Amino acid sequence: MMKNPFKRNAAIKQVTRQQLNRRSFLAFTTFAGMGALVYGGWHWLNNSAQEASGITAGRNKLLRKALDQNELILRNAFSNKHLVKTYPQSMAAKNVRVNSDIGMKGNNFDAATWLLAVNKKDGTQLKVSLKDIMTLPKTEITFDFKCVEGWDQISYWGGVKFSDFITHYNLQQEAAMQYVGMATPDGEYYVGMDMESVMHPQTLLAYEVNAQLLPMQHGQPLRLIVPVKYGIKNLKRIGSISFSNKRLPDYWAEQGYDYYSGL
Ligand SMILES: Nc1nc2c(c(=O)[nH]1)N[C@H]1C(S)=C(S)[C@@H](COP(=O)(O)O)O[C@H]1N2
Ligand SMILES: [Mo]
Repeated sequence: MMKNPFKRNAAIKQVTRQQLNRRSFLAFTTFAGMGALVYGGWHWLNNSAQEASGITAGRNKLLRKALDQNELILRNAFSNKHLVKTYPQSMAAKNVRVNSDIGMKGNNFDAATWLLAVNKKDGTQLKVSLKDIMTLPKTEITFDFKCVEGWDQISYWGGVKFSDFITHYNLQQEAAMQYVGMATPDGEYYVGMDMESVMHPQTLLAYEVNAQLLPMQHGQPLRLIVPVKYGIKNLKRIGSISFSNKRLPDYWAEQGYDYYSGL
């Protein structure tokens, strides 16, 4: 007997087509529904209040809330006992990469007359010379310096632990505040950071790279080395240090980068 191979298939096809029609209808409505939700959610997010501009880049309040929540989680997990990985000095780059030089471009800077200005809680200003800083115990670190632009390099730095500087100059009241700000002498580049990161035992006010005084392009006479943060926070050529219980201004946060920028 000859079988008609198409008969059965035709029946199957029929059922399948019916099912498919039903399925695609369901799929279509589900997708359309989801799309409407996504669109509605996006519209709602986009039209929600903007955060007050100033410290950060005028992000919308809800998105900023999520970013701030991330920062809180990171800050809660932060510990002075968590040290950044260090390397043997022999692994440090001999030619240390130079990245950018905002706040270091004017020619009216004189390293010889430079003084570090520390704005104290009582409104007075402490002025410290490099010579004074160099009398404090020296700390060295070789670690992997990371820039948000995607490069990293093992480099070797020397200077004074920020926490030793605080102790030596009796700045405990200042260190009890929540935020630290640092700026170049011309005020063109500035960073704001949480106190814990600046008081971290690996954070240095550095005056040396590869055991030599800092060259101009690396922030002579004094720069910040804060290994728990991305490069953007490692301010070169510090002119002033301030303290506050509110976030202090940050150059890249104003452009939309993460204020915390922790590693
Ligand atoms: N004054 C000043 N400090 C700065 C910058 C800058 O442009 N100006 N750039 C930051 C960035 S983005 C990085 S990655 C590091 C680079 O440091 P380096 O040039 O010593 O490698 O410096 C940081 N400190
Ligand atoms: Mo960077």
